[in-house]
Amino acid sequence: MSRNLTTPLGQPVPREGRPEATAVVAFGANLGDREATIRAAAERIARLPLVSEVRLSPLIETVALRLDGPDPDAPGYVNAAALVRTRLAPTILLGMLHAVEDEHGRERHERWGDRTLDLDLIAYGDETSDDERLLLPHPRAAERLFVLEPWLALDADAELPGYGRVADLVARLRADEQSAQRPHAEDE
Ligand code: A4P
Ligand code: MG
Repeated sequence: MSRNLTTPLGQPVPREGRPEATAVVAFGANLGDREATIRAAAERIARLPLVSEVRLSPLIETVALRLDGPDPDAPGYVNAAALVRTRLAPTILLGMLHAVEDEHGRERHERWGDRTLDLDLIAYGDETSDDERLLLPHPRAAERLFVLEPWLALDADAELPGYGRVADLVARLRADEQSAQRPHAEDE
């Protein structure tokens, strides 16, 4: 009798380990050769074991967000996102992302401080986690255009688990940004 190698939904059964999933990784850099660092990190992730594909978004320039708000005087960031097809478990993937940060000279002094490379795991399929070592989805992703816009450029149908469509989140954040920039009637 031949072995049935497909599930009832027609998905191939993985020969080992967990099924392949799509992880969303956010890249941020505001020190050094930011663009070269991000491109090298994406290539490094593509060479990790159990990673089959990495699609990197266009890179965007953004103003540094500090704990007390945007700071146009701080070194500016380059941000990007990537869709990573992998059979690595999310905690293992995050550990490997931290190792890639270290390879690029990441130093951790202050929270939201300047950095050569920050790699955040924004989502892993539709999994959720409230473990502080790995929160899924990333707790600040829903309010950050510098995360959502590059992700949307890769996948127009993207959804942030628990928050809905990325396209809707982006539209809302852009509208908020515009109304914050518009002068108030009483100031005119
Ligand atoms: N951690 C928990 N969940 C996750 C997750 N989903 N992905 C833990 C990544 N890490 C996660 O991270 C601190 C701890 O979060 C780790 O121990 C990890 O296990 P970190 O990278 O060491 O420190 P951090 O990045 O300074 O802290 P944090 O709070 O994660 O910062 P964010 O939210 O990443 O923000 N401005 C612009 N324009 N562009 C940026 O990319 N980035 C930040 C950092 C601030 N301002 C920015 C940007
Ligand atoms: Mg981080």
